[in-house]
Amino acid sequence: MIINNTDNNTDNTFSGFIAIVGRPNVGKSTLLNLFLGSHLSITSPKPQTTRQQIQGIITQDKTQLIFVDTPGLHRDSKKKLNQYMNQAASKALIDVDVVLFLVEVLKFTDEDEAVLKKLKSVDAPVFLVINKIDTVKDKEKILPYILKMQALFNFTEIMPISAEKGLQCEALKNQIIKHIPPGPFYYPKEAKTNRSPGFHVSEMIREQVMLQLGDELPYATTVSVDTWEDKEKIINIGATIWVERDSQKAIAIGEGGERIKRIGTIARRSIEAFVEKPIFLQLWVKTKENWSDDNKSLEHLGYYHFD
Ligand SMILES: Nc1nc2c(ncn2[C@@H]2O[C@H](COP(=O)(O)OP(=O)(O)OP(=O)(O)O)[C@@H](O)[C@H]2O)c(=O)[nH]1
Ligand SMILES: [Mg+2]
Repeated sequence: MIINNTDNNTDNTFSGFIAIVGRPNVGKSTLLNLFLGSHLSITSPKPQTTRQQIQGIITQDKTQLIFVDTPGLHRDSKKKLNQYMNQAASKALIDVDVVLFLVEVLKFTDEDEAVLKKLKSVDAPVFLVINKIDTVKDKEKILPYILKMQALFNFTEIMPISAEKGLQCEALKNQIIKHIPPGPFYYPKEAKTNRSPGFHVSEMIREQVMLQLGDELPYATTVSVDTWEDKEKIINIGATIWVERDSQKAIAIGEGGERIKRIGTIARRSIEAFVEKPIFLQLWVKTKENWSDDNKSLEHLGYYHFD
């Protein structure tokens, strides 16, 4: 039997993976969202917001671009969760077609340097993407920074952008497309992400946790979606916010349940926009001691190991 495996090639399709890497807080998820035109990956002003790889898929005519958002590569990797995050980011560099190395304009920290070191052994073309240029009033300051960065590595492209304002992002996308090889689509044309709706819902709740729970507590917190009941006019969703100690539980709930209510109200709005249906969201706060440093708990809470 002859297996016709060339259908897509006769269609002249192109497809490829683009890894977005960098230290925490440089704007990786903001860039993914800009490309996708939706708030697919959660963002916050706090570092280490993203914890897992998230693919955002765009299919335009005969080209499929799969952007891979990654956790920020960071030094503090004592806990199992942090090790997991760094591993998830590093794995995204294998078998990709383009790497976008994001930095924040005028900055180059030890963590940026550690990321660059990793990139030196990557086969794919590496673009240096200098983000947040909207924060520099005197644009002449950017040129010496570019020259300094250029001396560090043989970048395929150097692109100053603002992911938040959308500056130069279309130009960046056009440069990326030039490096996408011929090949069949990996996902159906309509696909937007590799993640389940439940995953995105848990992330939208965690986004509010990141934004509303002080500086330390978000790092001791994760979210699981436990029930999902799709009715004719409404979806009933039950989710748990997990903390590591009972004292943290009280803070997350707030006086008279005020804080958890606020988290739920704002998260519900983003979830409704995402599922395009009214939802009823029930939230619980529970303690699972030391979950972020325990492999079994991590796996149970959706942080699957790679090996
Ligand atoms: N002014 C400005 N702020 C930006 C820009 N891009 C992102 N930000 C902000 O920078 C912060 C971090 O953005 P994220 O997209 O969450 O950063 P990240 O690299 O995904 O961070 P981690 O997931 O923690 O690794 C947020 O407050 C964004 O609004 C930009 O182009 N200009
Ligand atoms: Mg992120």
